[in-house]
Amino acid sequence: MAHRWTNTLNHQDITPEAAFLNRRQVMAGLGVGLGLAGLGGVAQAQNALEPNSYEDITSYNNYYEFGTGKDDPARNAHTLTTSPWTVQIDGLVDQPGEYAFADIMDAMTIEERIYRFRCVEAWSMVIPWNGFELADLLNMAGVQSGAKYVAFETVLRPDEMPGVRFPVLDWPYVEGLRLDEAMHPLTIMATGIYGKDIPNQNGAPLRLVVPWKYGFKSIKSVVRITLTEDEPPTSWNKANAREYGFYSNVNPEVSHPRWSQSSERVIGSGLFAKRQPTLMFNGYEDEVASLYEGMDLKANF
Ligand SMILES: Nc1nc2c(c(=O)[nH]1)N[C@H]1C(S)=C(S)[C@@H](COP(=O)(O)O)O[C@H]1N2
Ligand SMILES: [Mo]
Repeated sequence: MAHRWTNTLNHQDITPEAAFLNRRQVMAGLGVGLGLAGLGGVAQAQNALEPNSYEDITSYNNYYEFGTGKDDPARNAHTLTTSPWTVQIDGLVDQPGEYAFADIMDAMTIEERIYRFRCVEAWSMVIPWNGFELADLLNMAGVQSGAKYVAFETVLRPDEMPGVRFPVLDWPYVEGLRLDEAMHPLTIMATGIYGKDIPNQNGAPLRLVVPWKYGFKSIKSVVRITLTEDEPPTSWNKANAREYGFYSNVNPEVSHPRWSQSSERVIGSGLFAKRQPTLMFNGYEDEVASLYEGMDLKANF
């Protein structure tokens, strides 16, 4: 499927300088200016955007439908059939229906986005995703004025997913965003990593990536997107509402009830695992803080 990548930088093109420019372009596109003098620049200096290896990104995973061990998804997810694939887009949209993944790919502009990725379990990576802005897909379906939230659902195929025999979560895995979060230019549907089709263990053929939220919001292998008026249920919140809220914005000042969120273990840093301070909104404060103006981030965790 080489044609998918015609609009995309290949990893070979990504020198550290190019990675930096890429981020600057994203920020410029958001109208934040260069961000060098602002928090973006400080964040850049504190937690360098040095991508993890392809090996790290594709072998240390959370995808509980294939088992709860970090190496289970890489071992088991090859059984998932990802072609053909359709995404049902429904609810408060002008053009509800089953959208073929191939048609979505033809309509969308694929970009590379190098993002920090912070799991609620206090580990992190930097991942060079390829994908498109979720806003472009939602606009294609035509968001109606009554829509306030977006609900997402992962495929559920017990025959192909050995982990769903265990009631760890209430399957299928579901997630949700407020509409303004979903339409934010940092929010993407990822379809690749390092310029290759996204591997099954990372959520093939397309998964959500919301870089300023804990990783569990970034739902994998999406088959349904529903525009709703009410806040949709989300899997980890249903499993334990005291520990996992709807918002789940990365916030070093709001501890998980069982551990601090003020720092994170850097995956790939080897035997003497490096820790680094966790950044507010995972380093995307300049871009997203305005979405939560006036909100109590401790109450709306
Ligand atoms: N369907 C589904 N999506 C999921 C998960 C899952 O178990 N099932 N795990 C989440 C969690 S906790 C994290 S940290 C990320 C991990 O993404 P990665 O394996 O690509 O790093 O996926 C998220 N999306
Ligand atoms: Mo996670």
